[in-house]
Amino acid sequence: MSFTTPTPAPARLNRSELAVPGSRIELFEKAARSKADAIFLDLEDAVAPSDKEQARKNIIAAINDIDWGDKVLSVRINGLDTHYMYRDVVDVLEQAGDRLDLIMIPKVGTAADVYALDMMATQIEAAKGRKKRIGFELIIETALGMQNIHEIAGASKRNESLHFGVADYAASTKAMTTGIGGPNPHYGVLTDKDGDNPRDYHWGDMWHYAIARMVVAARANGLRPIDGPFGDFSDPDGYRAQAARAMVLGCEGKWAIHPSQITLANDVYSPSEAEVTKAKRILEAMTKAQAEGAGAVALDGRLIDIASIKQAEVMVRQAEAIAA
Ligand code: 1VU
Ligand code: GLV
Ligand code: MG
Repeated sequence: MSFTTPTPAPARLNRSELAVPGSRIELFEKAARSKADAIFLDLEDAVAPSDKEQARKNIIAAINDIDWGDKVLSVRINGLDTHYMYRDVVDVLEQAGDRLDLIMIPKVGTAADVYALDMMATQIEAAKGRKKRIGFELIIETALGMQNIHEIAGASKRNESLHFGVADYAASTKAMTTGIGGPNPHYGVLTDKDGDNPRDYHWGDMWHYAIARMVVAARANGLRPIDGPFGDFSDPDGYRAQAARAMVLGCEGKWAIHPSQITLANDVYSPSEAEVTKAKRILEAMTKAQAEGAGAVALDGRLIDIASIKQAEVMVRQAEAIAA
């Protein structure tokens, strides 16, 4: 290990994060009763400009009045380039009670964006005597944000998670697609040009680089990497496949933009019983190996060594967090 160890953000279950427009109050109770691990009440892109002020009032009342159970509760504020943002932060932090856990900051472009929000939150918390320190969820969804992601991830002790905002990211990078997440038929390869097999067209994962880069920046700073929206809520298989790809790259969860996506995310991000049993067997085998002075041994015809302990622990810890 390096002598530098990232300090982990507070541990929170974040398999599914339900997006709820702040202008649709009829959805709030349904969201609170859902199986989502986390909820963000949106003031940004799901709310029309004419509804922004009312949505802010709705959200403050909902944070104070609704029983959100043990869900992680967040508010997505407007971007730093809008005149809505300062009032979002001031009103929400001054008027919403300590039930609020996080503020989600969209379209973060530089570490200075996070610094500015940290300064505002720090002043308001001190002035109002807020007891609980608000954490930050940061959406990486612009070319600028992706360029500066490592500095952004380390920009504040309030940072808890990085989220991949695939829709705005596609727009910002001028990707020729109108879909929200998932694969695109134009992103493919033709196989076996000169071989004996019939040529086959394989779709690739056009979001691989962005998600993998986000995972590295998040983990190097002790944050949770979270995959963002999948717009086609009529395609559960597509959602599941996208969620699973992000999960094996290291993400801890995915947004749900429709309630039907919550169980899909919870399912993908919960290790199966067989996976947990296997991880526990690895830990047992390594305990035995180490007692016998061995660093590397065979289990079921495969190599396991000291790195396998850390891998297996990731799986077992996640299962424990879900069971808690
Ligand atoms: O069965 P019921 O009638 O009781 O309930 C409906 C509906 O009210 C409810 N529902 C929700 N409940 C809680 N949270 C939600 N976000 C939510 N969405 C729907 O579920 C039941 C079935 O709903 P539906 O199939 O009739 O869906 P609608 O036509 O009402 O709404 C579909 C959309 C996609 C418009 C809606 O789900 C929604 O507004 N989702 C969130 C959108 C959002 O927050 N977007 C911002 C994040 S994504 C981003 O920034 C980039 C793209
Ligand atoms: C989320 O905000 C996105 O743009 O995908
Ligand atoms: Mg966005």
